[in-house]
Amino acid sequence: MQNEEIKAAILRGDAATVAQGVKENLEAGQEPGHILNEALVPPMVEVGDLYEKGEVYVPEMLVAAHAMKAGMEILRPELVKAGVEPLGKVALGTVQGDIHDIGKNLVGMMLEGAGFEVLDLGIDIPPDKFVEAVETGVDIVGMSGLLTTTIPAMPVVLQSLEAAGLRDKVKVMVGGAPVTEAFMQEIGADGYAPDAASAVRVAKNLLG
Ligand code: B1M
Repeated sequence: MQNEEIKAAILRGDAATVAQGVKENLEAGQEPGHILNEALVPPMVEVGDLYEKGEVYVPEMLVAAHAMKAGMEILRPELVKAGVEPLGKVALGTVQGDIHDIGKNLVGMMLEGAGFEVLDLGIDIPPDKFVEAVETGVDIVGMSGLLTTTIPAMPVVLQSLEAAGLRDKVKVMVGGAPVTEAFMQEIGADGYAPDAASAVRVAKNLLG
């Protein structure tokens, strides 16, 4: 299938066509990294840009991300076999006491769409779980929080990383509706993104 067809299918949220296209192109001998970079990543970049310009909204981004994910599921094992290096590894979780995960999942899907490996820790994640994830060797810890009562868990995670001697081994990115750039600076995190599209840009910047 032409990459253009796969791109268009992602943009309209047609997961079945995306999966079929990826399968066909792998069978036709295309490199997994080529399929990722030519067919799956560009439409996600496009959706991210349109979202930042206010031309599409969260539902459109979710629909595209789900379709991209259908392609990623087929491609991921082939990327691993082919030894294609991800841009970086991100451990992503919703902080302790908080079960909101729609935004976190969207951030994860956009990061994955951009070529990051995402370790989704889940919801209600206590500080020691973030620390354990860093011990496994991740480049970025991403914390999401939707409640004014739970975002104080973010500096606790930073303190736990400090106590474990891991703070300088990892970049820490925060986000979620009540989180602001000022809050990020106040708690000493490294990056803040107001939405999933800019989270990709921030993550790339954090890794230089
Ligand atoms: Co809740 N809830 N909720 N809720 N909920 C809010 C957040 C609230 C603002 C509603 C309100 O009162 N107006 C309010 C918080 C008030 C406050 O703290 N100031 C609230 C409350 C109070 C509660 C409960 C306490 C209600 C109760 O039980 N009395 C309870 C708490 C449960 C808990 O967590 N312990 C609760 C429960 C729930 C549901 C379970 C019913 C459900 C969650 C389902 C789920 O997530 N699976 C829910 C929902 C859906 C919402 C609203 C309606 C929508 C949240 C959402 O998904 N937004 C929300 C009201 C609202 O926002 N209008 C509300 C869409 C999502 C795409 O956006 O999550 O902001 P968002 O993510 C964005 C950015 O923030 C950013 O990128 C994302 C994509 O663009 N981002 C990051 C997020 N994480 C990031 C991480 C990054 C970078 C960017 O880097 C790592």
